[in-house]
Amino acid sequence: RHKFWETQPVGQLKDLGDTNLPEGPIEAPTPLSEVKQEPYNLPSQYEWITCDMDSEEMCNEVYNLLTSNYVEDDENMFRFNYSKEFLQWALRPPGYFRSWHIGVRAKSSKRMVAFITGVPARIRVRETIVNMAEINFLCVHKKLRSKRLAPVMIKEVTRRVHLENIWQAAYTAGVVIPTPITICQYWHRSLNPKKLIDVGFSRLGARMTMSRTIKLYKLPDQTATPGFRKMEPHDVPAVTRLLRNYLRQFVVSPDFDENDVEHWLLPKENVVDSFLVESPETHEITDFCSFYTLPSSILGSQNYTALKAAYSYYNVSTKTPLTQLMNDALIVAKRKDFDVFNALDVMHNETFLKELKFGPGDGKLHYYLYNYRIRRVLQPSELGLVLL
Ligand code: NHW
Ligand code: EN5
Repeated sequence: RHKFWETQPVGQLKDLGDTNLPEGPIEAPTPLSEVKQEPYNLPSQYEWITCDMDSEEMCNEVYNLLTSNYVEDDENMFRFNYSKEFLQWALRPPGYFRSWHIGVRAKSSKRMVAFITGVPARIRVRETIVNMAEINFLCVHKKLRSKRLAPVMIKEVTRRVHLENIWQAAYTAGVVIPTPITICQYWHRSLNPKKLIDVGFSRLGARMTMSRTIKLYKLPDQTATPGFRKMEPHDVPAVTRLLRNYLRQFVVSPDFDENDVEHWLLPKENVVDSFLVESPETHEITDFCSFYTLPSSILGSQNYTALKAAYSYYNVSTKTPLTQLMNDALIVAKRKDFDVFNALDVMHNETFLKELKFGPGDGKLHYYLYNYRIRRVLQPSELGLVLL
């Protein structure tokens, strides 16, 4: 079934439900001197490159590959269109390794034909904090698909992660491979229903007219929560405390310190938005919400070329009801001209999705760990991790 994945240290389908297997690393680390020193072999027309994401030119090449060849929905109507600013943000967190930004070029044309990346992250699994790589942006040019290039890309990133003495990884995919730690559902909240229907992202419901639909999804102009404001640099320590204390309750979550919060959660225009509630009386930071900007190209519309989507990121409520907090997030997203607000059923998101008129999408997201076994499949609500 899975000629490549069967050879890798990942949970195997046959072991699912075997409660005797211990939780933790599947394979022990090998001495660094035993890690292969040379890159894996590529077909002879191609060569490895390490991508310098500080370089405008390199960033453009990566952007162009992904814009034409990255993830599409099951009917090929939309394709993720990560911006250059987003890619630079996603790929240069605290402690990142340039060697984990891996491209493949055709030797003759010099064109980039494949890409894969890792960034370092401390991920907590129950009580244990594990140094991991988060793997993302695996892409093979459409003309080179089904030639078993992906396994070579994965082995090469694995080798370069090992060279930094890191032996575990976390990743997500729309496809099922051995073996998900949990399977999440995408939910969508229409902000601009007329456009969403026009481009085929959603459909007019049964017994619904356009004007009733527009009315159904209307939002107030102003947020409701007193003390709701944009996060600022001086909030980093308070947000870090709030978030760390919140994420503790999940089986798997990132272990964010102040540097991570500064990088991942301070607002960055057209990349990430974060808001918090500062108590008007005590000036305490009691609640937090955030979303990232990920547009999709619209592949077959006469009228539009881009769908502007916000994706729910990390949210924490201690005083403001989560539903009210997220309604305020919808209001600011609408004001910023997003067409749709997307969320997964992770953490406590189930508690607001239906009430705030999110509907289930046709996509699922599978979460995976590399070289780390967990005892049983998790509920999405036990997961405190959002990957980009
Ligand atoms: S998921 C997004 C992945 N990218 C896309 O979907 C973009 C559009 N598609 C493509 O570019 C987020 C190609 O279809 C790709 C596959 C490149 C996906 N993950 O070359 P072949 C991520 O980036 C397996 C893992 O012939 P292809 C996360 C497949 O099961 N494996 O296929 C990435 C088969 O193996 P099997 C995937 O269509 C995580 C083999 O690849 C996969 O030309 C990576 C076929 O290869 C996927 N999304 O290219 C793993 N899609 O055993 C990181 C297919 O079944 C692991 N496959 O025969 C950790 C590494 C670090 C460890 C550190 C200690
Ligand atoms: C890792 N970083 O399928 C990413 N998206 O539902 C890699 N569907 O947008 C993994 N097909 O349901 C990515 N509209 C896996 C996801 C790949 C992209 C994907 C799905 C998620 C999606 C939309 C459009 C479907 C178009 C036809 C969808 C329905 C919305 C509707 C709004 C009103 C209330 C009911 C739902």
